[in-house]
Amino acid sequence: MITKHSRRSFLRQTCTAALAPIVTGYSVFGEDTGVGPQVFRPLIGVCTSVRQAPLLREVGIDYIEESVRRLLIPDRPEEEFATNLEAALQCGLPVIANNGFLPGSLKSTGPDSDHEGVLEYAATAFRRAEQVGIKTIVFGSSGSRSIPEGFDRDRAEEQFVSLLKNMGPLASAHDVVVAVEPLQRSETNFINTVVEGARIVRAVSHPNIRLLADIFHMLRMEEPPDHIRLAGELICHLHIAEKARRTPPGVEGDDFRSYFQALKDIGYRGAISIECGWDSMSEQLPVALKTLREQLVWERLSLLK
Ligand code: LER
Ligand code: MN
Repeated sequence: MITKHSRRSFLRQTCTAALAPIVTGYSVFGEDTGVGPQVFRPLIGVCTSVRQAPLLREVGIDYIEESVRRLLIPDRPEEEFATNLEAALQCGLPVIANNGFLPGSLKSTGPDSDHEGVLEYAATAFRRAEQVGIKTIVFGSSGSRSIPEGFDRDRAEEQFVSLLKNMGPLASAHDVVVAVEPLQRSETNFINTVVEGARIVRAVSHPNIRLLADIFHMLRMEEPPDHIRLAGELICHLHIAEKARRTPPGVEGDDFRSYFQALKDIGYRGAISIECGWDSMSEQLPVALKTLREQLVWERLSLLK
């Protein structure tokens, strides 16, 4: 008879095995034969609920990026989280990342900043993340980090860096990495570019505080692929969607290849999550996956140099 405990450890082992490419840092590139096209193979995931796992699996998606506020619910009791934990462990796909981190009411900057509250919330989130097998917590959270009007920007930046310096050891204790996410200016007035994000992450200088590049936000902010090269090894995670209407890859036909080339150049070893609006996930997801896979292949241009 399979007990609840043994089923859980089986699922944990299965998920860990699926995560091996990320955890052990094995090459995400296809075997390098020295000739012909080269393939860049990051794990491809989707930002969505674990409830979508059957569809994602059928299409061939590698993992799910869930949301802290939906899955880990740090402000809710353990019994409530236990149900979500079971759902995540049983969904059939690894849940390796979570976005939707802090509620807007829990301020990271400004006169009402509440670092004690944020760190308490984060500690619970990271502890629960470890139970699920989550490796990356995405720090977008525009409502929490945006600088209130009239508040000194340098002071806000100091607050944010200090918060992250204190968050690093909490993340490290639970083997998660916090990925600071630059967001387009219509969503926040603080950290809008990969360049700005890299400066903040360097100021924090903790191995568990890294950077996310959301290619949708980069496109909206007119950031060139070279900004990925400038951030280099700080980038630990990616999001992607098309520029005009945040559609999945393959709808408008956006060409992401110059960004993928930059990721290849920096030796990126993380994953990439599709984060977009869906008209019909079941119809659009196979197209999105095919589009990404096609664009993750390029000819060996270096031979021409
Ligand atoms: C919001 O636009 C976004 O990109 C999310 O990843 C925020 O966590
Ligand atoms: Mn994003």
